[in-house]
Amino acid sequence: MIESTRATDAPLQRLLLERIYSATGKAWRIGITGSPGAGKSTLIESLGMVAIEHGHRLAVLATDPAAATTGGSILGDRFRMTSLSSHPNAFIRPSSNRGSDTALSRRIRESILVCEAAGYDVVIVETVGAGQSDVTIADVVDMVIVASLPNAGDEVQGIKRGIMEYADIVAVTKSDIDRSLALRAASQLRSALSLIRSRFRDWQARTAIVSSVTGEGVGDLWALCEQFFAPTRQLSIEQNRRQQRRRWFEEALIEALIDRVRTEAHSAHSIERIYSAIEDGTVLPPIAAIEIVHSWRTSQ
Ligand SMILES: Nc1nc2c(ncn2[C@@H]2O[C@H](COP(=O)(O)OP(=O)(O)OP(=O)(O)O)[C@@H](O)[C@H]2O)c(=O)[nH]1
Ligand SMILES: [Mg+2]
Repeated sequence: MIESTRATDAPLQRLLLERIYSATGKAWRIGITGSPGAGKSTLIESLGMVAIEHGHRLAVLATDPAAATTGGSILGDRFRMTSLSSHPNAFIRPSSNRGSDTALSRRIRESILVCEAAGYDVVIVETVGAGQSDVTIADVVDMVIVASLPNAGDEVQGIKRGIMEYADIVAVTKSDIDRSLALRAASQLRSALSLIRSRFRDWQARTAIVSSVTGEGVGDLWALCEQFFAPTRQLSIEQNRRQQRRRWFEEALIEALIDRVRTEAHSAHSIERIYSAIEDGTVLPPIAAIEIVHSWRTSQ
């Protein structure tokens, strides 16, 4: 219900969200991003089991933008998260973004809230770091882990600067394959990260070296998560959430305005004329926008 983008589901969605809102906000919201095949899902399986051993209840939300074309690795994800998917303290929700190329499900924030209201105190969001979508992982979680393959040279060059800029932890994955390569990768990443201004005044981006196969480094990675969410950092995290709520509001406002303009009976046909004038280049887009909102106010 909460993931639905059908207009007919909107009223029930709103009711549900309003009812649960006061029971949300208590989870650690963790995002795991990185290039396809970097080892994100497998890492969530091993990191998630550590979290559960520490007494947490874990929800995993994974968006798979490739599902539409490849038939989906969603079954694959269940396969990759076998211990988690059968654990009573874990909830896994893979969702495909059929027909859309966004890296995050459109209702990801709402989904996180529902998981929190259901009593999950750690929510992990997996996304491919495609970065074309307007809502990025850093807009919806408190902490971003970037999973990075150990072929460091390529990764440091290849990873979009954008992703590194909001990495709170970079985890070099698959260290069991070639440990010295992983060590070298981590040290190159550390120097690359030191050149980037970190998102938080009280958190300098860290690196970790992990193998989800042997479990090496996974406990240390969880310890870093605990440091990030330490009580002393609560203010920073809340400050970030305040900004996120503002952005969410502004996005929703734009969406609602566009919806309204499109559905206004009297403008239904004129909006099409405005669109073609804009496409033709005969009307300036920002001026058309301002005029629509203006004409609307005077017609109320
Ligand atoms: N040797 C080794 N292989 C790993 C490790 N982690 C993941 N893999 C393998 O790498 C492949 C990709 O792993 P996934 O966890 O599916 O990677 P992903 O980043 O979630 O991939 P997408 O969701 O498709 O972008 C799988 O075949 C895994 O078995 C690791 O620590 N060591
Ligand atoms: Mg995956």
